[in-house]
Amino acid sequence: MSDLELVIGNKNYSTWSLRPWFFLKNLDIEFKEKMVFLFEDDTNEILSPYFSNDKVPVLLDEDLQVWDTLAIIEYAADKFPEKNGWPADLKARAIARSAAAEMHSSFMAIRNALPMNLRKHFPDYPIDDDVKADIQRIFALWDYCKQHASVKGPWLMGEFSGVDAMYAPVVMRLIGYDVKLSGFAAEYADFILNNQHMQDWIADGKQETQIITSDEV
Ligand SMILES: N[C@@H](CCC(=O)N[C@@H](CS)C(=O)NCC(=O)O)C(=O)O
Repeated sequence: MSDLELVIGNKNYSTWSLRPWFFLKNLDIEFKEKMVFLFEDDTNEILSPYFSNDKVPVLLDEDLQVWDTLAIIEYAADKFPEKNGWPADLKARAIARSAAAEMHSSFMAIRNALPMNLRKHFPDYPIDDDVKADIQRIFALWDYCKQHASVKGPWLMGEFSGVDAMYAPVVMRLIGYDVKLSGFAAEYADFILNNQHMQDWIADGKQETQIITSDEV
C-alpha cells in the first residue's frame, strides 16, 4: 500500500497537475489526491505547508515533499522501477526524456495563448504564428519519438512513459482550440482523449464550477 499523496489544482485548468496524475494512474501506482482550487482567497494559505512556492503539483511521500512536475515523475519512476515509467532501452529513454524536458522548458506561446479549459470548446480559434511554430515543433517531436521507439504500441515511445504524461495536456489544448490534426498527431490525440484516466479527469474537471479568469480566453 503506497502512502503517496498528490496535491493538485483545478482539473479543468491545471495542466501541470494533470501530468503527474496521468503518470501515476497509467502506471497503476496508488495515491491519494488532494485538490486545492487555485487563485481562490484561501489558496496560498492551504498551500503554505508545502515547499512549492504556492504552486501545484506537489507529491507527498511520508515526510518527503517533491514539487515540480518533472521531478515528481522522476521520483515515482525511481520509487517504482518495476512499473517502467521510462523506456527500458537506453537510447529510447534518452529521447523520451529529451522530449519531456523540452515540454517542461519550452512552448510558452501555446501555453500562454491556449490555456487548457476542459469545460469549453473553441471552434475555428485564431492561431498566431508563434503558436503555430510551437505546434509544428510538437508534431515533429511526436513523430521523432514514434520513429525512435524501441517497441511498438500507441504511446509516443510505443509503451506508456513519462513523455506521454508530459504531452497529455497538450492534446487537450489542441482539441479544445480545434487545431487541425492529421497523421500520427491525429491518431495519438484520439488515443489520449479516449484513455480511461483522461476521461475520468475530464469528467471531474467539467463538474468544477470555479473560474480562473486568467485562463478564460
Ligand atoms: N514548473 C512548475 C509549474 C507549476 C505551476 O505553475 N502550477 C500552476 C498550476 S498549473 C500553479 O500552481 N499556479 C498557481 C500560481 O501560480 O499561483 C511545475 O512543473 O510543477
